[in-house]
Amino acid sequence: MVELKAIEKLMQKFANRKEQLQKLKEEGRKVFGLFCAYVPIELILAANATPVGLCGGKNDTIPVAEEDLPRNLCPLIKSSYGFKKAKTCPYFEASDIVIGETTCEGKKKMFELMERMVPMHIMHLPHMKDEDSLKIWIKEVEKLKELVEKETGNKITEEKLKEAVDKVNKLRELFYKLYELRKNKPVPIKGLDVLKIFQFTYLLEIDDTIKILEELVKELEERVKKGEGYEGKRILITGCPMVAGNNKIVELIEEVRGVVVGEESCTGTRYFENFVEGYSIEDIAKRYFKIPCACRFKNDDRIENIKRLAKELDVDGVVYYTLQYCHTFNIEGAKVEEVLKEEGIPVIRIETDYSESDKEQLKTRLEAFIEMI
Ligand code: BJ8
Repeated sequence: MVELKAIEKLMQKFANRKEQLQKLKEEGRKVFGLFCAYVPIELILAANATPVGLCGGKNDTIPVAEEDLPRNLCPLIKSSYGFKKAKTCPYFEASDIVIGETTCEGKKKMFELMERMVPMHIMHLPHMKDEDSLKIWIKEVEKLKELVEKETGNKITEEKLKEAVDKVNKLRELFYKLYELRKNKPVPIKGLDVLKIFQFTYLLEIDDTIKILEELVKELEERVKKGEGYEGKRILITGCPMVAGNNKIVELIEEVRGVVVGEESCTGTRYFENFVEGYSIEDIAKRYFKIPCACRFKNDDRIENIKRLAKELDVDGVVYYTLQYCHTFNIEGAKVEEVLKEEGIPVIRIETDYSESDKEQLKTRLEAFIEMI
């Protein structure tokens, strides 16, 4: 099947991004480096600044990170830290300030070492989901607003905030459309292409991403009209994010005749689900507070989402993906597996890192799973 033009444009934008960022900085634009889907990008955009994701997905920077960090730590944390230490990530180097958050233990403690290398601001994300915790979170979002105004020297006016909220909601709407289109059989887009879209959404200018997604939706609607697309066992992935550089599992699934039709992940639905329903700081905080990350206590809404997505996307099976030493997602996997089994939805649990050493073994397991379902 011919390459999607929108994906080609996405790759081009990504290839030129380093220069684009450099130019924006020369013009005085501030860059905020982010580690997590919980950081409300609306505030950064409303101050005419640029948010970029900093989570590392490559193995290369892990050895340098292990000079300071323990080996038995999540590869995403080590890879990110290594990028900063080795100064090899253009997004890190462009960041004027890095926003971290109190999600998992590993990230939180790594930030204590990282703040010796770069200015940081840490948001306190409460792990409970009750009303008192929401109040703390609203305060944290207010504090972020003040920090962004101070860093940029730009006031976040009501008008600017409204513009930013509408823009990010527009992006979310396009992702919802993409997911609607993926319900079709054959599915009009490969999982690997969708993964790249999510990965690069964290890195590109939002206006560029919106344009590319608009074109993509049109192209996919055409494919659906013509009945074009990809056949294979329909797979939902759920678990840890797969940030830029980490495509291993999706590539393997699609090599062994599976096709990824959905991702319950921060490179997936956790990034875009739920709109900001109003223009106040509280409205913004409420939307982000709902993100069902395994770092939260009693995260049952995530399990409900997985069940719902499996049905809506009519999947043949679920791949539960955990990065090594990610205890939160790993432990929550037991509950997810139980519920999926009750529902009669086949599930396989995969735990891996960023190395290539387990590729053949994983391929054999995934092949057997896909043949069985
Ligand atoms: S909202 S998923 S982006 S924390 S994989 S570093 S949890 S040990 S990345 Fe995440 Fe925000 Fe949650 Fe999303 Fe820790 Fe697990 Fe590593 Fe993780």
